[in-house]
Amino acid sequence: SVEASIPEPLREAWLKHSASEFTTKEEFEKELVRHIETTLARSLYNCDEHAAYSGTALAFRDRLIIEWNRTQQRQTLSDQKRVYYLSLEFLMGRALDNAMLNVGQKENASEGLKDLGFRVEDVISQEHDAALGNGGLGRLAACFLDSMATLNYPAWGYGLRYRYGIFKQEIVDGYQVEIPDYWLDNNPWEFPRHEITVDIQFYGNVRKYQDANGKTANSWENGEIVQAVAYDVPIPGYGTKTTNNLRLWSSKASTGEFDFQKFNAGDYESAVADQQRAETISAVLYPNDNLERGKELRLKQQYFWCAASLHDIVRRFKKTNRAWNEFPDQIAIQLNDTHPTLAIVELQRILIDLEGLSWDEGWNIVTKTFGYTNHTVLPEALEKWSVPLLQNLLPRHLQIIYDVNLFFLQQVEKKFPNDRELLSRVSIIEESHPQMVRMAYLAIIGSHKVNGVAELHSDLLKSTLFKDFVNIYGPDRFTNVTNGVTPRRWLHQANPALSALIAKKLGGHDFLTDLTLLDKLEAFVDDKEFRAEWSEIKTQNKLRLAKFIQETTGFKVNPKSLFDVQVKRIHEYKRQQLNIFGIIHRYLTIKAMTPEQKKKVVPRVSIIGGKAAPGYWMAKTIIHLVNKVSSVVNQDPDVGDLLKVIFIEDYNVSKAEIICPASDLSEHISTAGTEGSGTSNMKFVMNGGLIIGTCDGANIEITREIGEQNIFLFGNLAEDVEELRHRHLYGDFKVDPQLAKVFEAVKGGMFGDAKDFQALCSSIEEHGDYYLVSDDFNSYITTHEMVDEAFQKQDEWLAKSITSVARMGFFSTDRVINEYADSIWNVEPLVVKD
Ligand code: F58
Repeated sequence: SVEASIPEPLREAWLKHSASEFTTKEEFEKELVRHIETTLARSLYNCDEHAAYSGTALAFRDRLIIEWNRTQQRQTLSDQKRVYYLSLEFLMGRALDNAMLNVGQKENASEGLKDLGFRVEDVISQEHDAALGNGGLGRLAACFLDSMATLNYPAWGYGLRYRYGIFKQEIVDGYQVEIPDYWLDNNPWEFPRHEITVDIQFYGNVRKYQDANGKTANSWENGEIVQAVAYDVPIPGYGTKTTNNLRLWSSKASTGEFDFQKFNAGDYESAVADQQRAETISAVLYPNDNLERGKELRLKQQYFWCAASLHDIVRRFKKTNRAWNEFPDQIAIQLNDTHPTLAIVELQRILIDLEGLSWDEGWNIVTKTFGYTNHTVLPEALEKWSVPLLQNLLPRHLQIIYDVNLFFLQQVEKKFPNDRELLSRVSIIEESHPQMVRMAYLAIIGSHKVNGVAELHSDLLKSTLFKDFVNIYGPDRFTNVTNGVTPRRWLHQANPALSALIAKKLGGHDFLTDLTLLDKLEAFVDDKEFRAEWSEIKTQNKLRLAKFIQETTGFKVNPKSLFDVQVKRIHEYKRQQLNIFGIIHRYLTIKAMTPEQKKKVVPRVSIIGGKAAPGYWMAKTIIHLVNKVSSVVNQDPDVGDLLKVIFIEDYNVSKAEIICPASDLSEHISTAGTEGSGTSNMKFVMNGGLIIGTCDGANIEITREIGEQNIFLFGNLAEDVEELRHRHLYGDFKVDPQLAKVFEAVKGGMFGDAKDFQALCSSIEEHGDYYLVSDDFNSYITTHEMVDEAFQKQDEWLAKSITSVARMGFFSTDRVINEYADSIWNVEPLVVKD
């Protein structure tokens, strides 16, 4: 039971005045004006759009707080099992529009704002994106939060409150320039909980001692202490009162004796320096996408966040006075990739060093509690930490890791006697110089379930990276949970007109919480009027994007053209280089045409957007080439509207919301076997765009759901990649002849200094073409020709578009979360009533 701070006889006064929620336009206006005049100290004489945004956000925030408090109370009282989702990244985007739609008051707010002189879209667009993530992994975490709340699961997210999110990208002379994203000023969506703090230790040493029962115990001592402070963000579910919590930790210097000693000794400067050093831990999100660099500060971030979260979870558990062995019945913790793997070690440390459980009792609890999701098979993205680094920063944790490894290897030895090779392959410690800790192995050994994020990806994990572990543990520990996206943000919010049309046909918005209902749309595929409405919505969305492009790039694009989009992080494995080489091929082809031939060309706008990691030079070169091609092609009178090339600067969540609904075709063209799942593929199809893609990640399941005739697949298969790479290196390798022509143009200086792009060409021509750009080029070009043909038959194209949307029900994160809940977490929903 929880203790209430207000005794029973006094509660009546509280309940009488307990805050109420606005439900009409007038009530909203009253709240809005009150916030603008009092909270913000503005008036009708100086209320600009930003103040209108702040006022609106505060009005909605009040509503969220009420429901959030109730939810948390209910969840605590009901004492059910909770899920904790540990992720170093939550790529949330904007919150206001989402809050309006999820609490169902957008209409009233919109009308109310109009009465007071504002347009709701302008107000919404004042908000700064919360960009605490790199790409797919971070956005997936945000979609999961939305679905967990919508499905009424008692669930919390735990993350870091970075002062700087992912950098802002500017393009200067065609080059990417990074600008820090300082986003925290006036953020109405977070609540500092200055009273909720955890002291986190680093460095120091381990002392052995005899405990009260005469057993040897370990104590971690003399470290440096940093304080973790909680900041809470309410996560409203759609169409439910459930409002869950996202807790982000911020670092600050401990107010312990250390500093006081320094202050007292008059060492003011060094005390301030300590302060700053502590704050550095949560200062910045590392901007690498699928690359781990092994920096000490990154490891500090990881431990800081894991330890703070675990202590918070354990503190909450201890309040229930349950026996420790009930811990896994009350708590499920999901690790979003290996970044939170230290949480496994930290829980074991808490149980054996601080709570006095035996190793086996502790480890049994730990493994029942954790689940681990892997997002990539790329070797350069697999986390490894050097033993000396861990020894210095977390000496006790390293000991525990060694013990986990020892007991694990003993178990393996028992099952597979005398297989020394196997032991060295599966050891958590890699015998390199320096020795390295393989975090994925530690995560597997410390969890009861390991999952990949799409079928092909999970199969590859089982047959390659984690093969030995499948033999050791049996296949049941490994499973697949194919990714999804939340239809609230990616259909309803991003594409309100399409959502409304679907609702009109299906008799309501129920499909937003049961996406499989979309299948009822298939009945209308041949309905002429419906098709026309569908088509008109796409046109309007394309006009909106065309306007955005003109405002941001100055280029005018014809909205009747085929909009061909590739937006995602820039990476060689995602193959934006294949796309831009394909575009150059198209450009050369058009330039060689007679006027008669040109008449048959389907006009295209090729749109590319995405950030390159600041240290990823090849990715930056790709961006540079795209921008150079853009400036040449877009000014070429020989080409006119037949081809335009647009680079979208600073691609982020809120831009994705404009771009996804406006695509005719989007590109998901990774080298087969390299993309874990991909999730933008799902967003585009859900918005009625067709896709061109390789047999990779979730493209395969999308194809299975929507049908082969509704997707443009091309390229080599994952099973052939290894063989092809081998042949590049040891056989005779010749660049595809059409690609060779593209290289000639680039090397001839058609797009500026050839030297700038030398590396891009030579990685293919001379250095083994690891990503199979040349092998897939012909198939890619031919498939684009099929796209052009198909686009000319607009009626058939529309039928494909509608049919695809109708068959996308599987890709909602609601399905995904229910799968995790049933097969990994074993948690039940808890409905929050008034
Ligand atoms: C992505 N990973 C996968 N990692 O690449 C993508 O296929 C998948 O759909 C998505 O996860 C969701 O499962 C990804 O985005 C990162 O950005 C990490 C950030 C931290 C460093 C290592 C990469």
